[in-house]
Amino acid sequence: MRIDIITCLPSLLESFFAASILKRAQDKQLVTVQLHDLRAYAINKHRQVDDYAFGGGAGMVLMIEPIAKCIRALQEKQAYDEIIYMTPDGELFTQKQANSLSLKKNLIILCGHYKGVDDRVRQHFVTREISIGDYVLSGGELAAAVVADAVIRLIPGVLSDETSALTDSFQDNLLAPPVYTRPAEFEGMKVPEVLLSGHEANIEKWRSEQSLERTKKRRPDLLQY
Ligand code: 6GU
Repeated sequence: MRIDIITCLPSLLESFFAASILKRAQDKQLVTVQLHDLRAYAINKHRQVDDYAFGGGAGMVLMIEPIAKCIRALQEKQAYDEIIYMTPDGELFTQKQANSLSLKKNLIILCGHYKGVDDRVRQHFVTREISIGDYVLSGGELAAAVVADAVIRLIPGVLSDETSALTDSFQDNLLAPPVYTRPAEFEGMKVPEVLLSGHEANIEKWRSEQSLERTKKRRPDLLQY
């Protein structure tokens, strides 16, 4: 998979993609993440990428020319399955969307900033608009990092235990069960007996029950469908 991220603030994302699981995924060549500084595609000598909104009002709007130039330069090298625009008025991001995006080959993620992008970008270039929740961030960069992380960890081979993404919370609309590690007893607090029993079937049954219990208590909304 290849993910190209277009942003005015590449430095904000550099360290994120250079660390941990995301670094390992790139080292193993399971994914290529490339950051593109929108300013490099500016069309005037001031390196300008935003301008005042027609009709007035506070806030700057990202201009269409630098974005079009950047997207077209990328499209000359490879075709894209989706051009995603990160925006608080997009579709809410869920595990289901992460699953579907993890099956794609090439993605562009465009980060909005200031008051957003010229709407013609959304009409003519963007194929999917995503929000990560009902709150407003100052830019799409953190949201893009969230989406890329959720997608990349689902690519086969990225997680060391191939099955571990399947047992994540939300993967089956249930929260994950509690987990424990050594010591089996800490200051009188004991690990549930069944987990020490070695009885696989009983352990699976216990985990299913705990998942359902937790979901009922914490996120009953996940069960109503
Ligand atoms: Cl994708 N962008 C911004 N700026 N704010 C957000 C968001 C995205 N998702 C939730 N809030």
